Amino acid sequence: MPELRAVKTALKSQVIETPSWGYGNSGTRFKVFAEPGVPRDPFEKVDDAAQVHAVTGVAPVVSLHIPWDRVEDYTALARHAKERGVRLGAINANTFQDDVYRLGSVAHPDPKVRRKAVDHLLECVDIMDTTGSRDLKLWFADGTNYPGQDDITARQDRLAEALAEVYARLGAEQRMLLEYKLFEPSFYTTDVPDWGTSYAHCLALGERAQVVVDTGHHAPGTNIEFIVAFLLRQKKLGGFDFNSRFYADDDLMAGAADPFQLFRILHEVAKNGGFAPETGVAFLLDQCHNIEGKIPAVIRSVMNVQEATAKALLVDLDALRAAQAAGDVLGGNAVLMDAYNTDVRPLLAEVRAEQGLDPDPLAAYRASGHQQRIVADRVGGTQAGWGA
Ligand code: PSV
Ligand code: MN
Ligand code: MN
Repeated sequence: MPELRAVKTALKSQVIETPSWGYGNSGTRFKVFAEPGVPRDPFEKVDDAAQVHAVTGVAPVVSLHIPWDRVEDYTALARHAKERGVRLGAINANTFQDDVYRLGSVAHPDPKVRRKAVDHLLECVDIMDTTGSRDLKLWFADGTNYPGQDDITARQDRLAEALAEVYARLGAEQRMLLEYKLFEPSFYTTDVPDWGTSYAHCLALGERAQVVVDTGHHAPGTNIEFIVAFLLRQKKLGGFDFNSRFYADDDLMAGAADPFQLFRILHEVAKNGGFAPETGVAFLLDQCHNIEGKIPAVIRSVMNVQEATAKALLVDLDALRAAQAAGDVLGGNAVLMDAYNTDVRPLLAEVRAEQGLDPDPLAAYRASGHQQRIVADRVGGTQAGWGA
């Protein structure tokens, strides 16, 4: 059996990065329901992220999306984060919003548009230099809607060229994380549709280019834990965008739709050394909260990831390997299910108490008065939304 003290230590040192955009008004393409008190600027988003960290103790990093989080002074934003007890994490580039990107960004047929997109990515690296961020996270909406619209191979060439230019600009400690997504907004071809395409580009770029697995970006039924195991083995798993999906890229709370899948994924992470800080796997949330309270939803998601992590750490690997070596099919499966079926909530409550935290983060947040304060204070100005 795994040693309980080691499990607790691992749980205490876990780092979950929360998304700035999860704190703003966001939702489906049909309606975004506004919530009173949401942040009006990136500083207030950082304030909300700090609240999540204050009650969970494992969310000390907030990732930014540029230009949604554009500010005049990134040093000031980084300082603000530090004062609030958190730090700025991955810089997510956005080359999917401007009208000029109608036919794509880095893979656009027009070199002028490609230049604009690459310049934006380079600007994101400048920002990383200031914020001290390690990761440039890239997701491209690029692709086509109709057969014949553009040349699939030429688009790959343009993409490779753009990535190479940006990769060359990275500092020695910085990484490029390339995210894939099966479809949407492009519906016929997507230029980075799957882990294999991302992996191939990262391999060509070099060691510091790695793949991001967004759990909502696969075809239904895809075995995501296989992808995770494969990428870890190849030292190419840069990180996760955790969220839940029932249908497509639903961006619901991590661990809400399929906690067993989250456990299976994190079991592969645990078994293959993915929780060791030197492996560098980033554990991000990428979620949009439309009908539920935003800060509590992020807290709940963090707790769901913690619960799945605890279960994954409780897998008796010696027993598992013994069963596998003996060809004991049911035995191996039982070892995994025993861990999955363990109620880890008391363990996590204990871990939090040992860290001086309230064992119930959601109750602690409710008692903090932060929600009432932001509703009262954040009036006027434009409340941040998905894209604002
Ligand atoms: C695209 O669907 C995506 O998953 C990318 O990670 C973006 O950065 C994010 O969503 C924006 O919400
Ligand atoms: Mn994502
Ligand atoms: Mn997505």
